[in-house]
Amino acid sequence: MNTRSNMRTGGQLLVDQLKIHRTDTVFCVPGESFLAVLDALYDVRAEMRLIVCRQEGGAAYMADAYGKLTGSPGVCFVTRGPGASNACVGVHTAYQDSTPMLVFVGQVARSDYERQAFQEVDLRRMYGQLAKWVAQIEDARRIPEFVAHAFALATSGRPGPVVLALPEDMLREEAVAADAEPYNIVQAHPGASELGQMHEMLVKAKRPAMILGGTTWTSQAVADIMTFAQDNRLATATTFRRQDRFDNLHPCYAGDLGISPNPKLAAQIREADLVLAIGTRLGEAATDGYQHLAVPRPKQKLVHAYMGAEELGRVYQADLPINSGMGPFAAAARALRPVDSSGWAPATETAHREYLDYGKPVPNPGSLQLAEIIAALRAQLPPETIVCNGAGNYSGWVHRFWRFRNYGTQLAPTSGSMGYGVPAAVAAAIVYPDRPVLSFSGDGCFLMNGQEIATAVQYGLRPIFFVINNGMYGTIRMHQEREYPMRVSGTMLTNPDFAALGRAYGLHSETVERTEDFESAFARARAAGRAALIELRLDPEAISTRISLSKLRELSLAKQDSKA
Ligand SMILES: Cc1ncc(C[n+]2csc(CCOP(=O)(O)OP(=O)(O)O)c2C)c(N)n1
Ligand SMILES: [Mg+2]
Repeated sequence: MNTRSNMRTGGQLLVDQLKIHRTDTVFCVPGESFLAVLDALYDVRAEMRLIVCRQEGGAAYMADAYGKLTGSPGVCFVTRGPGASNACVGVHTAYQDSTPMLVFVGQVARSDYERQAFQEVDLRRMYGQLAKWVAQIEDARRIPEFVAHAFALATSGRPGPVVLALPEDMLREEAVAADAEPYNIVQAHPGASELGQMHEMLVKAKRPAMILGGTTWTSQAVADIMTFAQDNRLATATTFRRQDRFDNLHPCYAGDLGISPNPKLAAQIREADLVLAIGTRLGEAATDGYQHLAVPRPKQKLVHAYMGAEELGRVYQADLPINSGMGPFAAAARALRPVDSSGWAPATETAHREYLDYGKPVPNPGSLQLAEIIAALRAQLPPETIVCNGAGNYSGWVHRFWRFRNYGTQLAPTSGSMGYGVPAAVAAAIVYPDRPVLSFSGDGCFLMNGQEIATAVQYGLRPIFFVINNGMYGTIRMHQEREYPMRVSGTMLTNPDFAALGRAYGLHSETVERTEDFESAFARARAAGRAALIELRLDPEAISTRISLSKLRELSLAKQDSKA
């Protein structure tokens, strides 16, 4: 592998390990603390893309999106204190979202530890609760060992972020070290007796339902679990922002258990006598605040298959916990003999019909109909289109009215972290330059990491960025009107002219205020041959897909009156 003399700098050793572990893309905001790495990256620029970003939050989100898309760790480099602080949002997202990720952080020189040297921070303490593992490499000779461990840990069991701190002088140090071998992903397999028990429970069930979520999925694993669902005519839901784990037009698909799910789907899960929870942690969003299933013992029989043993039993005591990665689990489930599903097959058909009904466009106040716009997009774009968003009520329209057909087409933070939609779309356009990439942000969300549209321009990428502008932090306003009606506090926004902003960055940009103007604006954006931004002006009355702001207020006031 190493064609140089035996001596390599820490920076060269590190980059050589990235190559060995098949890293093809590195996201960064530079810092003087890791110049030796940047220099080593110069030598491999033909085989490893270095994407320079505008803020470490953007770089870390891109690394998360890369990890979600590829199943390999997204790699980002940031500098000590300030860079590490900015990157936290992406690390927290990767942790909650179980995304494989590697964050390398430049660190002060070893001779200066604990002096509160320039930008010094103890990264082990700082990232302690945000990452699967945080370590500092003190000796350049041990770089191959640490990096191999980091790749293995980030991808194995329940995937997540790993942070490695790199003292500046260690990176410049020359050392002789043997390279590692490419890392292996370690995932558990389900046992034969567990599969037998699951089969038996399915035979005895009257109203089973399956819930899919989490990571370690692949296109093959999704195809396998769809066959298992089909063979047993299992009504299958996905969890919050994991809607691409099942073809949404498959007759077994029952919808997603996101925040405020279809009430009919929620009822279906609550009334099931057997729940197969596959790959999901059964977190707060998936369970509607731990309501669909009672803690710790649900009234439904529960099979819980999960890739990390430490999550099995954390909240729920399943009747049958199974520690398995999704690839081996789905393949084994597919191989099971189908059971007699005639008793529940009609209910599965009804569940899919209810899902389709729920996805039919519903009107919202104002001249711009967001549901119709999403439906128009889904009608004209191919199934491999990648859809990205951050957090905010605008995302409710995307989740409800888009149809995810293929695995790997949804990039959105299950952690509910704002500002994800723009950097995620940049990463998606890098990984898949030939696929359409749509990025949805609210006006609040967009200005958290909107600066990364500059990165899209810098690398000639062509996502289409939608900014859904309702002049407020709508989600919080909704909660505010529910709890404290008529007392608007801290939730209004005065916005820039987003289209002018987009033009200043070099994007094709437009503002759309009426539904009938959308199609032509979108056609122009697609034809522009460069990144595009479309501001969609949404009436602030359109607070969610289900209720208007005034109606919500009215109900809250009536509730207050009835309490008084
Ligand atoms: C990083 C971060 N900060 C704050 C929040 C709390 N929060 C959740 S949604 C939201 C408002 C989002 O506003 P916008 O993007 O305009 O979308 P809207 O709800 O108006 O559609 C806020 C502030 C969060 N989830 N993440
Ligand atoms: Mg808003």
